[in-house]
Amino acid sequence: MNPWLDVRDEVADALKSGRGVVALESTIVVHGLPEPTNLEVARACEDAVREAGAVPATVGVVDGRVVVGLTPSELAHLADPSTKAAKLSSRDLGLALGRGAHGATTVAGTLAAARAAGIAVMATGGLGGVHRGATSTYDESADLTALSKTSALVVASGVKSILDIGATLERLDTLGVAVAGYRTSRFPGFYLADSGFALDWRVESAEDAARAFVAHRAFNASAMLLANPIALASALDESLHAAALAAAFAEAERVGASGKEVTPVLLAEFARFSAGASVAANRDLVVANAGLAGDVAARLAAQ
Ligand code: PSU
Ligand code: MN
Repeated sequence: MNPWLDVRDEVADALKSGRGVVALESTIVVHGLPEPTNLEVARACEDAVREAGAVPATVGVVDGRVVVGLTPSELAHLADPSTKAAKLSSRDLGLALGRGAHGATTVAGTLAAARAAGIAVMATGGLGGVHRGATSTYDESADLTALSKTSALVVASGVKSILDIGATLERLDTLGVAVAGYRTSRFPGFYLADSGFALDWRVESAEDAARAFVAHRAFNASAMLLANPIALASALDESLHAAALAAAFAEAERVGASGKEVTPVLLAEFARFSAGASVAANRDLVVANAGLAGDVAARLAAQ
């Protein structure tokens, strides 16, 4: 037993009885999306996992404990700006625990909690990765190293389009992270269905993905990324995307964003510049990813 971990009853029962479980991160809710959409999205993601026949387990840190299966009121408390919840990567957990800290977990932080709880599937919107200009800033998300050393199937719409996508794909290769497109041979571009990069592998169904993951983990300690493109009807217009990207970089430079604030600042400026269109796109893609993850988790449990 891990004394810092609270796996809530519904999740623990599901794991014990071999049902599918999907870990969901909380940074997207607390630091990635504006109010009140953030809590609506969190609820919609949990509903999508359930509709697919699996049990959702939203992860966060409450009162210095890692909770796997946050209640709606706990999540609302974390999302309340007055709580000042920290953004916690895996390396932050040890220091945050036992001090009554409140925090949201990133993909890296959520994967660490999921592994401790025995959950093999997680969903998010877009992974973190190599930032543009990383050759001088060294800014590369800890999500990548977490994926390299965690046996999990992660459903995401690729990596966030604010990143250097080509460099991130090279790093995923180096780190031994398997990448498969879900019904596509193109790497998704988060708010856009196609990032402009091709993929070597694709799968046609959740069943296919579950089977490939079982074989992957027999030979690798790393994760498999199931890259699920945003639905075309929800994708951002390409020229709006390009303009918003430029505005977001200008804003990040103006405020001198660094470290863990870089991504939230870029996403917030994207939302402001696109008059909320990026928020609607982010909502649609993450809910779809949660549903697909639920489907894969249910099939994995059945195998
Ligand atoms: N996906 C989204 N929105 C987000 C994130 C993912 O659609 O805000 C979060 C995840 O928690 C991811 C984090 O781990 O962004 C990456 O942050 P950074 O670039 O600082 O590593
Ligand atoms: Mn960073």
